Amino acid sequence: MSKASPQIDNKQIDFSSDAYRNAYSRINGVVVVGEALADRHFRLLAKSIPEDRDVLLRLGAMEGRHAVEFVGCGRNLGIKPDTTLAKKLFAPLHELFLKCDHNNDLPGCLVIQGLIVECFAVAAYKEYLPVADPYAKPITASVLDDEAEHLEYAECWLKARFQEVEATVSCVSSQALPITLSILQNLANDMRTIGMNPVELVAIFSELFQEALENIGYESRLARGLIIRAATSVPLN
Ligand code: PL3
Ligand code: FE2
Ligand code: FE2
Repeated sequence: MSKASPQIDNKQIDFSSDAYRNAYSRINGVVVVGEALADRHFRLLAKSIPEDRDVLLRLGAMEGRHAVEFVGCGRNLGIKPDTTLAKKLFAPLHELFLKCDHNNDLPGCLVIQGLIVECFAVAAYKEYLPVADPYAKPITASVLDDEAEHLEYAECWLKARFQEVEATVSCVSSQALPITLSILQNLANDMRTIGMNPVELVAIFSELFQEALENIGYESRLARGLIIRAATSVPLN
């Protein structure tokens, strides 16, 4: 499926058209809001996991820098991030994180931010990279390396406690995955407008999330089942 989809050459993209600029402003809003929330989430995690405080504060600071760098990508195109839709789209995921944080549910927090949001970020930036404008391309490539490190932190923490956390990972994933897929669904048209393929993005996301679950100790079949149940609850138009 992925091989058959036409490869969009970014030389064909008119970065200055109104259609591109409008779509980019909304997508850039989602990225900037997502990065700013990631910064907050890592700072909250730094309080809850004092033994990893310094590393978590460092990961949070990276997220803050990502937000600033992506605002810069918009500014370079003469665009301001439209955060109205973005805040609405991220609210349920953020509330779920705050609920887990409030209940001292550390595995829940790490599943939402460390596995799901980070897999989402890696998949989105991988899919965006080939169609990014020349200013955004190197920034996106370097952000991608950082997101892989964030994902790895959560995987290591959850893997070390797999027996105790498995039930929570399944439960929180089944709540957070449909929210994430619905963010994607809301962005599908704008993504197409800037040259991205949302179906390909979902495929990359599912592969990454499956791999993350297996890395922490899930059997392949169970991981697959969890993802398929969530994916079939949100149709991608
Ligand atoms: C975690 O570090 C941050 C989470 C942010 C999630 C962003 C999702 C973005 C969806 C579409 C992105 C396309 C990339 C465009 C870059 C301006
Ligand atoms: Fe980030
Ligand atoms: Fe991240």
